[in-house]
Amino acid sequence: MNSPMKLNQENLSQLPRDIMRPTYDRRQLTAGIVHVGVGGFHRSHEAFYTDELLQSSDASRWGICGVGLRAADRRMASILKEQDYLYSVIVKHPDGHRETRVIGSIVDYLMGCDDPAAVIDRMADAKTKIVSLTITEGGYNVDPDTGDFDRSNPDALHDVENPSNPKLVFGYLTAALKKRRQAGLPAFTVQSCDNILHNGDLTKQMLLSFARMQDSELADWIESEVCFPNAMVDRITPVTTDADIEYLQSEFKLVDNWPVACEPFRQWVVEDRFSNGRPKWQDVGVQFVADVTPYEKMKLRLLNAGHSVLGILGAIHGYQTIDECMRDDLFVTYLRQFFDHEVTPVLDPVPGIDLNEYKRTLVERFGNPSIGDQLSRICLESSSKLPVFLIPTIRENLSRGAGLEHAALVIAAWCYYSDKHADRHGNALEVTDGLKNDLQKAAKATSEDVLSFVKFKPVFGELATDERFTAIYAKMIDRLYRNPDVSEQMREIIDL
Ligand code: CS2
Repeated sequence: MNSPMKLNQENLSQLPRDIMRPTYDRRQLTAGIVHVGVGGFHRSHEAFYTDELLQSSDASRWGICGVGLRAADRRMASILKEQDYLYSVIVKHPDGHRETRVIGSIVDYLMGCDDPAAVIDRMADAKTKIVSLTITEGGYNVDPDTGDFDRSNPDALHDVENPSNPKLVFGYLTAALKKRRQAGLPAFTVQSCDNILHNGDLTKQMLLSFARMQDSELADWIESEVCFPNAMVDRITPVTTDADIEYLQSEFKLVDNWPVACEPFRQWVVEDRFSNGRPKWQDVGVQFVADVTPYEKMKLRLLNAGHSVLGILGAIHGYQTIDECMRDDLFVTYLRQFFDHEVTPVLDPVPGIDLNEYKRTLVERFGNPSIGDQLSRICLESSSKLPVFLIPTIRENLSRGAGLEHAALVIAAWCYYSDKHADRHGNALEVTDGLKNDLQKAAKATSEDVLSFVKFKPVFGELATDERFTAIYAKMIDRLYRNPDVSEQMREIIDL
């Protein structure tokens, strides 16, 4: 029996035949893309598309330099370095079959907190054409009251005082763009890959606000020179498990310390506005459009919100994964009704997409039994997700006088979840959220004031002032606290 083989450049040619691997010459690549936030999603999405392009065209030379800004990124940095930046993607099909592919598009990795100058210099390098981001919905430093850049964040103040040693991504981008301007180099594109409506516009607004705090002339230059294309990104990518690592070892004798597992489906719809060139991603299925808004809204309000509906209701019901929820007809019917009655009417027509077909595909994707997408992943950082995915739909339905019970029950269940940190049986639920303590405090006060949770403005804004919403919500809270078996209220809503 062969001994286990480490994943690295030298061993690439000896991988078992069933594993697809880079056949292009990685030494010829130039890191034209610097990517901040190399997690599972970047590795199953942008890096995957870029690898496919490299495989399919001898002319492409676009490689990626990964960047981690925080100490928490050190593990990724060291594992990728040991593996010559190679990693495996295990694509899990619903029928149980798997495809394994080694991705070669990442060619370097830098750690900002250890060596900020190296990151700034790399972004400022003439070879860098695009800086892309997956910094999560919460990473954009938005002040919930004003919707503008949160100037009170101590890290932002630190970055204004210490331009060569920043903490926030906006400090890095500003420092690098300043160097490019001084050197007479063209600006790079800043390409957000996060799940936010108008993600490019938001990135632009935040970067300009920050840059204005430092140097208003530079901010003007950024405004006229840097493109921020909006984009819709999609591929369900659960947290990597030990079983994924073991699968590669037992099936292929391959030692990869941090593979990625994901679904077969993938989609990327991008506005074709780039400051300084881009890979020909259209050759591998990326759609370039003039206006991405209807695609973004469709995806955030159906897929991401659908995940949150299942995630929060499923978590207090005692389920662990999305596909487990989808094996329960009650959850499937509830989800379909939420899509059809509460979301579809607020969406705009989406060019080239049949919404019924899109929703059918979502039900199929969520039900993929091979994926095991953890509800704990979905519920992570709900305080930055729900204001993007779900609460705007409630607001729109309030203003058009339409039903909103399916969504309102999710908010009531989220209050219960934030209060108890437990499911309906009393089993503990691990809550990971930047606002965990504030949320718990607001939720715990429910016994004195039934609306205390939704009065928490950083998340809900003025929602608690709408009487139609509060009447529905208060009734749901009252019943949920008396009987936390959420399925009973789900059943009643379905029958309405
Ligand atoms: C999920 C997303 O974070 C979430 O709550 O809805 O990570 C989702 O899986 C991806 O956006 C799929 O493209």
